[in-house]
Amino acid sequence: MAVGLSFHPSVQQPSFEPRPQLKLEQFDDLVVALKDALGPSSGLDSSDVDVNALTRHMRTYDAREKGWVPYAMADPDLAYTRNLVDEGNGKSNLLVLVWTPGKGSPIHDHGNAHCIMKILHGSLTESRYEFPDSDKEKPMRLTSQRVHEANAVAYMADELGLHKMENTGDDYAISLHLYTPPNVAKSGCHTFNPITGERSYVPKCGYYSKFTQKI
Ligand code: 2CO
Ligand code: FE2
Repeated sequence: MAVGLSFHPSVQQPSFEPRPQLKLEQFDDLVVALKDALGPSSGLDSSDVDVNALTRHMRTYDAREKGWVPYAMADPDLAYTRNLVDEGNGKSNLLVLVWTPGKGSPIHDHGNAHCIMKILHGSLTESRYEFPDSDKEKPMRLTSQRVHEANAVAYMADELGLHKMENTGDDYAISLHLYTPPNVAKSGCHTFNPITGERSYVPKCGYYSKFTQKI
């Protein structure tokens, strides 16, 4: 009879053991980890999404690895391009956004979805606003403004208000955005006039490229 160490298959790790953090050295590792954290394609309810796990994965990946470059398509004629990386088993949209220097987004909402953002290159200025009172025309109220530098991770959702993002630098800025559920991709979003607070429905927040192929 052979003598040696063996482990009985029914011996399980104690449940209080922390799960080892994945290394996520390559961009593709991050894409897979986010997809795995979102689980199989059942139940598209944002309440069952573990935002902390998704955020941890985003923080772990070091953007200097540059595996995201094939997705990062710039277009100086647009404020920014939206490039689809992954659809996370139908539970999310993972996008690389490429921001033209000196340009930015309008003030917008996020279709009642979680938005986790990581800066891959350069920096972006985020300005947050209160949801306007739909009865009265008046300038929208700025609640905060901050600059996100390379590798920073930020969270946004409609409960935190509205925002706009701007690239105030001289070079393209590039960011990674995970939206879950993919409400904006399915049903669009709203933009807001900063002077009046007037809301406009944008039925399609389109893609510039899908899976590295320009549309
Ligand atoms: N939400 C915007 C978009 O998907 C980008 S600003 O960061 O959330 O176009
Ligand atoms: Fe946004």
